Formats: sequence, C-alpha cells, structure tokens
Amino acid sequence: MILGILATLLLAGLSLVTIGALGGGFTVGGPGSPGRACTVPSLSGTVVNVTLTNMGGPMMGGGGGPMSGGAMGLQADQATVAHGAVSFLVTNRGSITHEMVVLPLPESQLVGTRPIGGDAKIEETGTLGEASNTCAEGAGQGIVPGGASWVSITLKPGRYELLCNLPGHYAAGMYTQLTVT
Ligand SMILES: [Cu+2]
Repeated sequence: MILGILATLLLAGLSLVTIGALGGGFTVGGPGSPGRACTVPSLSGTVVNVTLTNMGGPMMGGGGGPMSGGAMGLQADQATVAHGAVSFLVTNRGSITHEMVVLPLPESQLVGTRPIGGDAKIEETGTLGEASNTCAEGAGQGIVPGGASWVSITLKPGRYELLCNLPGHYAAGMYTQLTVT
C-alpha cells in the first residue's frame, strides 16, 4: 500500500519534470483528433482559448466543399478579458478547415449581424488579428481539422467579434463576442 503511494508520487514527480522539460510550450491535437499535433509556444498576456466546430461536413458524408459543413460554431473560453496583451489559441475541432479573425464590433451592432456579401463572406477591413496558419502564428491558408493557430494582439477596452470568414461559415454560426474591459 505504502509502496503504491510512493510509486504514485514518483510517477507524479516524473510527469512534472516532463512538463517542465517542454520549456513552456505544449501540444494540442494529435492522437484522437483527425488532424495533426501542433506544438504551441508560450503565449503573451491573457490567453483566450477558441474552439472551432462544425457538425456534418465531408467526413460525415456531407458531399464536400466549403459550404457543406452544416451547423458551425466558434466558442471562446472567456467572454470578457482585461485590456492589453491578449493571445488567442485557436483549435479546430471540426471536420473541415476553419480560421479565426478578430474585428471591432461597432457600438450599434449586435454580434452575428454583419452583412454577408455575394462571396458569402463578411467585409473584414479593419481586422485586428487573424489565426489561420496551421501549427503557426497569424494569417495563413486556414487551420486544418485537429490543428491549431495562434495570434497575439493588444486590445483596447471595447466590444469585439471573433469569427470565421471562410465562405458561408459566418452565416452558419461561426462568431462570438469578446468584451474587453
Ligand atoms: Cu469556419
């Protein structure tokens, strides 16, 4: 019994050493997720974890194409953060490629109500940051299923909208509000 406890403590100690050896970085995705594992560096400021999802889609026999993901979602683990340095760690838990864009939300506008253009996208002029680079920071070709991307920006107090602007995805529900105090 006591030996068992000692063995448990020893294993716990080894786990801590292993975590420490990664030097502040960590891995998301990988085994059990449909895509690839990304090693994420230490991120500055307040870290907001954003999850991108979709039901259906090509892996569920939805027929493929960017508009076939079914109902989609974008969730942040915090609705309100303090102003200053904010990092977004964006993980794609869906079955198709997604991204995350940060836009200011005008005083008079409700989240999710931006006009959608003929290209099935919203106007993203004035974007403050974007995470769409699989296993890397910033803008890229989109985050593949199971992958992650991150971006660090400085935010003033105000209302912001986090959204995915791949064609059809905003209309399918990929947006959420972030309030900065
Ligand atoms: Cu999307």
